[in-house]
Amino acid sequence: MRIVGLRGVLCLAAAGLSMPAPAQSPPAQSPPVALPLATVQTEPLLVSADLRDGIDLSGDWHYSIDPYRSGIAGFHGEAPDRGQQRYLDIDVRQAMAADNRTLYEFDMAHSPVARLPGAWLAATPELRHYQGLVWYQRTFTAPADRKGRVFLRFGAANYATVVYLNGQPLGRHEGGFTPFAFEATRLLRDGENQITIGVDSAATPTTVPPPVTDWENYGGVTREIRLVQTPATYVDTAWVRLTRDGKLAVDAHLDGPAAANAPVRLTIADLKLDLAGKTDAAGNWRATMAAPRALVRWSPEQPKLYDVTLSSGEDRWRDRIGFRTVERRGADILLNGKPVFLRGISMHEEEIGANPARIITPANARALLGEIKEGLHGNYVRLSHYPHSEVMTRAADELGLLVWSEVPVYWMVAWGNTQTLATARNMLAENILRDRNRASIAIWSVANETPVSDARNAFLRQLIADVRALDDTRLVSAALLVERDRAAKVPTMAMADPLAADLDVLAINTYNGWYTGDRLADLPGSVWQIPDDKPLIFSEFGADAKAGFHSPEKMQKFSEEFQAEFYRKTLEMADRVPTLRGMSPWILKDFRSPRRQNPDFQIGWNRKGLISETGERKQAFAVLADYYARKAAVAGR
Ligand code: GCB
Repeated sequence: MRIVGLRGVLCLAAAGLSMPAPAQSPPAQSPPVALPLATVQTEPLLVSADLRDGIDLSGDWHYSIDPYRSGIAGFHGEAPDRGQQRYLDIDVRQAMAADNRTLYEFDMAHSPVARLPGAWLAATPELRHYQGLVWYQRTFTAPADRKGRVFLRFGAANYATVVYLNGQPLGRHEGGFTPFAFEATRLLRDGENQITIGVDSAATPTTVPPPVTDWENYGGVTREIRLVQTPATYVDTAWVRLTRDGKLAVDAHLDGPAAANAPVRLTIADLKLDLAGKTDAAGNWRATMAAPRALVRWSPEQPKLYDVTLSSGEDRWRDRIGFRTVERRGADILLNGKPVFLRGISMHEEEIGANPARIITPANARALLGEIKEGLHGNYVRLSHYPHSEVMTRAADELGLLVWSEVPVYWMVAWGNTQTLATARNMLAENILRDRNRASIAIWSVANETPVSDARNAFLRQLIADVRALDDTRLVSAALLVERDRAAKVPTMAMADPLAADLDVLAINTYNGWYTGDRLADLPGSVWQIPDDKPLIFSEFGADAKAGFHSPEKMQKFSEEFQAEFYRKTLEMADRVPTLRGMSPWILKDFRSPRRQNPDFQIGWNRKGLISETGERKQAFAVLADYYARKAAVAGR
């Protein structure tokens, strides 16, 4: 479906790295040419491109740091000096040997190498805390049997990215956590090709997220880069789902010269479903049909997925999709029509290990999600605070975990800045369009812990409206702040956020007893003044513990005993909140955070994990696992 207004949303993001055009012949200096807005849009979308055939460009790439962004602009703001243009398609050594007037202050082909995908912080100790621009380059051989169209598709690169093919600009993208693709058909040549990527990790007050967060800003190309081939006309987006009224619905959009009035066919062999149709003049196809009787609904207990194919002309779009409904009735969350309690935990995108580089392979994803599903008896995960790898959401589909998916609209966002809003909208749209086919995703969240103001309310209302326009089959939430009544004798919290009225699910992060002076024994008696007509989730609660640090008598902070007791008392409190329908405590695994520098316990790690960075379970793990096991038994699953 080409959603009304979507093209507009996707065209808006234009901040960040600008893209200079390369000088044509040495030593000419041409003015910087920012790509025209029309080519900045992130289309093509290539939904489910990870399942399309392609050439994987993972492996060794040469890299070169560019802390002053000299490859983007000269030191007076003019076009970048040719001697700094890392993306030139030249042999630097040869050029300098041939003419002693020539100067290049880079040579990508002889620069060190790093493996992509993977954040650069793990590549060398020098890059551990580097935030800024890094250039990557490699060569590859074009597929011999080239016909149709070729796209360069990135799973994600953090944060702003410019891409050049054979010395020519291909496109730019802003946003560190969502996929993007550029058409390379025209610039690709037979035989060897050179690709150069400039990735700038620097956050500014107007980026999403802004500079101050509580996690590591993993700079670089963190997800796979592939060359994807399609026929001239191909299925760019497809969304196949079960609607709340029990119908199977499909929306698809074809792109290419034969997209209009084209025959299309949806097949789900396992269900003997074969539905034929025709696109309209804009290449869109929308159809609904009664769900087949044999359809097994996806659930955490039975995560049934079907092979779905959408064919048109020479193109065959494939996905593996589960079908279920998610809705709200009063204070209940209904999965397939039945109330469900979300037994979850929060998680950052960081693999288990002493030196993570945000490399999420299927095995890494399963190791993390397995701790939740089997270890904690969970049925739910909050993938915080940004869209996680599609490897992760596919693994959640397969393992049977419901998912809260969010965008990094976090803490202090530039609410009044129209460009920041455009960036956030773009990110949200890219996330939803990528993952609308994932049965696991139940909740789209638009923000985390953002103080109420008119500008913030307007910003978030726009995002909520976007979610509803892009996907009417899931629930919308945001982790909200509450107000503490300082005069009350027992911990008393009230929700005074007007956004509560706009959301389907209310969500609160609570750290009473960790960041506050409350005694843990007083937590169960807490009073929560929350609207009672909607489901509430404790989207976070937690306390740090350093695995192996014990303090059974004193119950010192950072001890495993303190964390375990914090969980016991907070869970007792949770049991007394009548509209509570789920929780995702903070957090599954200790994660890197430069703001955490206590030398005895933290040294750059947030220690609120129930497992350490290397996977050791702390005492509190068993406390939550037992609680969830009891909840699951009561629910009969
Ligand atoms: C929060 C934030 C989360 C932090 C956590 C903490 O409220 O949402 O990003 O990491 O608290 O550990 O303080």
